[in-house]
This record gives sequence, structure tokens and C-alpha cells, in this order.
Amino acid sequence: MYNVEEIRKDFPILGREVYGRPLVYLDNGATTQKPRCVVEAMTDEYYNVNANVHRGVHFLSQQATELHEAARETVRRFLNARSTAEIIFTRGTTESINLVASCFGEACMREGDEVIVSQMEHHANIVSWQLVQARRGIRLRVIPMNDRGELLLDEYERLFNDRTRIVAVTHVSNVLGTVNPVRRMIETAHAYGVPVLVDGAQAVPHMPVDVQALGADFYAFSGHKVYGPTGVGVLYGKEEWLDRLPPYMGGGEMIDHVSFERTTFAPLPLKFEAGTPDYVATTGLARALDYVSRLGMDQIQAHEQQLTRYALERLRQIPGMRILGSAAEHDAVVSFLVGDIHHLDLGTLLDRQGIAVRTGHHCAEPLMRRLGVEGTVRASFGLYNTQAEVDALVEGIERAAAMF
Ligand code: C6P
Repeated sequence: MYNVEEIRKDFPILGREVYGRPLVYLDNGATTQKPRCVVEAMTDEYYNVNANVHRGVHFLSQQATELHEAARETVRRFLNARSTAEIIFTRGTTESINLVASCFGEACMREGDEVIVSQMEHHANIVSWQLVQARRGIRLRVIPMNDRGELLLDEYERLFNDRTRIVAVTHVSNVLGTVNPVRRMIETAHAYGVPVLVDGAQAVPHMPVDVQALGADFYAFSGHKVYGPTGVGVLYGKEEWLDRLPPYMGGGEMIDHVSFERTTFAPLPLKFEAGTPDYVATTGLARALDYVSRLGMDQIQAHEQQLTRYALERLRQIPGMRILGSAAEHDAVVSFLVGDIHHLDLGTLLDRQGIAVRTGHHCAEPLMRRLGVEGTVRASFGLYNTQAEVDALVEGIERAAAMF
């Protein structure tokens, strides 16, 4: 049994008030709240274990290293990767994508080569490729979408040609909630001999992800969006691809031997992990993944899907409501506008009622342009949200709309 009221007790922040009203936190797409066990594991490591990893012979360093490498194994299991060599710790999705764009761009792309991205990408998966474009003269090709917010797969297939080097696509849109058919898209790309990077920032917190079943060559996500700490994320990469790529940054940890004449690099995954990692955050991330695994990703998904259906049903009844995105496969994100009320005004009025939503372009300006809007209000659900909170959102919107 999924007992959301019991689950909420694990998240102290959910008990607080803002402006004298109970907090209704519906900005989980931006970041999620942390269960007590995550914060306690990190506090415990700072109080009792803290030492730099991979370097010291002393007891604490070895213990910290064990925790850090155990966290890598937890991530491996969570994603069902083949080996811990395929799990690179980064600062988050943004850094994971930049790592692939930069290293893959350098090793595998030349002037005139192409990367396929989609109309609904987050800036992280657009701008990182534009940096490669500036350096190496590559081209971005864009998969279009229909008005429901679904990618056009026929058009996608038409984008492949002999200059296509990689596909970089989001698993779930942070604005529309569309769940893209990435498995099918990967099969298509592989039929053309092209690898695929999947931006899993908005997928990993909401559904079971199996990188081997998907066939993804690279898969990126952020710890803080899956109830873990900020400042840590993951890049999964197939070993054969990671082996082919040059290091991203130079420094300690990532080397084998260094001389002024010649340096050799450490084996995977350390080749991509220059400098002291946030080893306390990796412990926190592992604890968060254990936490969601214990609840069950299937159960979390079922709970959030039910909540999203309920929210869509209720929101649609509000006069003047325009919901952006109605893809058949829809995740726990709802973007909307009401009448001609500016998204920022609506967000501010909701905030005054204790309801936290996000407003603006959500780091997806090209998508906003396609939708013909400047921004939206976005409610994004997490494993601890309730129907009562959806009701509060609906009533909050009605109250705000009545003021206009
Ligand atoms: N989206 C949102 O409110 P970082 O900042 O590295 O943890 O994640 C970047 C990122 C990449 N891809 C997708 C699909 C995302 O949604 C995000 C982060 C947040 O929608 C902040 S803009």
C-alpha cells in the first residue's frame, strides 16, 4: 500500500507554512524536497567519516572511498547498467550533457557533421551542442512536434543522413510532460549506426529506468530532482563509447601517470572525474535512490499518474484554462495559462496562497516559441503530493482568476 500521508512524514519541510498557510509544494520539476534519511546520511558522513577519497592510506579515507564507491554501485543497480565503469559522477544533468557534447564533439565530429535534437529540449541540451557548433562547425537538426506536444517520428527518421553523428533527446519534457518513445527512437538511430544521449532529468524521478532495456548509449540525470542532494548527478555511458572519448577535464583523480612530456589517464570511470568529487553528496544520492527504490518506482509512477490525471480533469473545468501539451504518454508535469492572465502574475498570486509553482520559459525558449507563448505556469508533482494539494491548486487558481 502506498501511504502518502506516512511518506510525507519523511520530509520535514512539507510541514512548514509560508505566508501563514500550509506549504503546497508543486515545483518538483525544478527540485525535489529531501527525506530525512538523505540529510542524516550526509550529516553522519561529515561528522564521522569525512576524508578525501581515493588518496589516503588512512582509515577515514578508506571508509569514505568505500561509501563513495558503494554509491556508484547503487546508481549502477538503479539504472541497471552493466558495470560501475559506466557510471560517471558529475555535478548534474547539465554537466553530464556538456561532458558528452564536448568530448564526443572533439572525438567524433567534424565540420558539417550533425546532431539531432528535438523541439522540446531544455537549454542544457541545446546550448551545449551550440558550443560544439561554434568550435567545430557542426549543425543542429531539430525533430518537430505536433500541437499535442508529441515528436513526429516520421520527420525524425527523415533527419538522418551520412553526416548524422549523434541524437540527443529528452526522455520527458520538463514543460509539457510528454514522455518520448526513446526506446523506439534509439532503435531508429542504431539502425543508422548513430548513438543516442538521453536527457533523463525529468524521467528518473518518475518511472523505472533501465538503460540496457532502453539501449541508451548515454543517459544523464540530476540527484536533486530525485530527492537527493544538489551538486551531484550522473552520466551513464556505454563502456565502448566512454573508452573512445577523451577526458573532459584534467587534474587529480583522472590520471595514471603524469610527466611534463606525457600523461596517461586512469581507467573508467575515474578518467572523467578530475578533482575531488562531492563524495558526501554521492552518499546522499545513493540514500535517495534506496529510498525511492524501497517505495517502488512502479508505485511512485502509479501514484503520480493518478494525481496528474486528477489534476488535468479538475484544471480543465476552470474557465479560460489552456493546458499546453496533451501527449498520450504524459508524466507528472502540467503547464497551463488562464485567460490572458500573465504567467508571472498567476504564479505570484498562487505563491501568496502558499502554493509553489514555477513560471516562465522553463529553460526551453525554442519550445515556447513553437507553442506561441512567452511562458507558462507549471505544476510538477512528486511522490509526496496529494489530491488535497491538487484541490488547493485548483481553488488557488480560481481565487486568483477572480481577482482579474
Ligand atoms: N530543469 C526545471 O525547472 P540541472 O540544472 O543540471 O540539474 O538540470 C538541467 C535540466 C536538464 N534537462 C531537463 C529536461 C531539465 O528539466 C533540467 C532542469 C529545471 O525544469 C530547472 S531549469
